[in-house]
Amino acid sequence: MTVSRRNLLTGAALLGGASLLRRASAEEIPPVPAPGTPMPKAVGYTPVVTPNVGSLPWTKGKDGAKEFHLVAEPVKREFAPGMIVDTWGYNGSSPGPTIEVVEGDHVRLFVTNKLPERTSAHWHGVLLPNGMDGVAGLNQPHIEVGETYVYEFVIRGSGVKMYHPHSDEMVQMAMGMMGFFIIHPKNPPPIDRHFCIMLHEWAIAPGTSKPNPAVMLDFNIFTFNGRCWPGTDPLVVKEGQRVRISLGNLSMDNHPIHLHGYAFELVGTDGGEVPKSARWPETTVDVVVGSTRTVELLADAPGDWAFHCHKSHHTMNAMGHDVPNMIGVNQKGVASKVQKVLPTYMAMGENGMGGMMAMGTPKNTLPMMTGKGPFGDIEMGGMFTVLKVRSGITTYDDPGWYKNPAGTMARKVAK
Ligand SMILES: [Cu+2]
Repeated sequence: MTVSRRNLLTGAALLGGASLLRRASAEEIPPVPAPGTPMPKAVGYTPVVTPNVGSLPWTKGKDGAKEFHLVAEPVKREFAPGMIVDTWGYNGSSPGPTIEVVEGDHVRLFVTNKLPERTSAHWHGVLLPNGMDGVAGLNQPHIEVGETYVYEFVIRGSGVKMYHPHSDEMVQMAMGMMGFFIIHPKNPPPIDRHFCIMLHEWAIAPGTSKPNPAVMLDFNIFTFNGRCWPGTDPLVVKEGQRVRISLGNLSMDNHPIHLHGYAFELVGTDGGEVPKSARWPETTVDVVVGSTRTVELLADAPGDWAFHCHKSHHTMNAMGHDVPNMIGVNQKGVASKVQKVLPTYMAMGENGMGGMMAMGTPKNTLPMMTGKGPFGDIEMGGMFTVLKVRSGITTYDDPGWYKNPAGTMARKVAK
């Protein structure tokens, strides 16, 4: 038999496994970190920032392994003020908290199932022994309601990976079960800020709070980390910093995510780091379903730069796609008459939809076009946030709106 590289690798991994891995017993299940538990000190890497979500604190096992405890459970998630959604997620959050490890770490991941149905945990893009891959039925039994499973392996490779269930996949991912799994390389690149944003889309009928997993195409709510604009936190960076933004997609559509004011380079996927010679400049990165994309830029242009999905229906909230097209139609008094028989009737305005932000909406439903900027309505919702690049800031708290220097702003010259 010829000894292939793969055989050697497998052999090495098995040897490593035999000496490093130790089966955890039920008594050794680490506690679920309470909200607000501080993260252990990051040694040798810059922790990522997952806006509106955060990272999962870990504890050190007796043998030095990093131990994480995920709890799969129903989660009430506020998408933006005025809308609370009955999602499923992990540890009180949808998406679940970000897991951060370092290449070479020995990790133990405990997963407790508090959902109303069975589940499993798959570590998407992580190189691991087959029995740790989490496809229920194929690699392991389903984790039944109330059970806790442990996954244990030594981290190989690096990059921005994800986790999600591989049990009743369609329902559980549509309900919001997903999170980032960040593997910091042993020799990290010199990055000052690294943001992680999970993209997702939902079908939630106006006036309700439960996502409909049966919908395949016609989604009406679009989120960055389980939040819709104006509920999304800004991405605050200091002028001159090197910034990475990682995007993950486990939804049913690709999302072309666009940044204003900059050209960035694609530097990583869930497969790992893109070699320097293979990078090219872009302003929009298409985040393919079932993958992550990481882009990098030098934040040398101060300002408030829009960052959003470029599918324009994905920057809307509660977008109804069966709205009658009334552009160019004189509808004076028509809507009020129709509303007498169809109270939820809504049509496009005669000259488009601008300025229709304040339309009445049912309970627990966000207006389609929403959000206030320093110069008026920002007529978007959904997958939208703002990259705020500032000089002289001492914290990453929201610095407010950018003040354009005199003579650097578009101005009215005729009426
Ligand atoms: Cu999109």
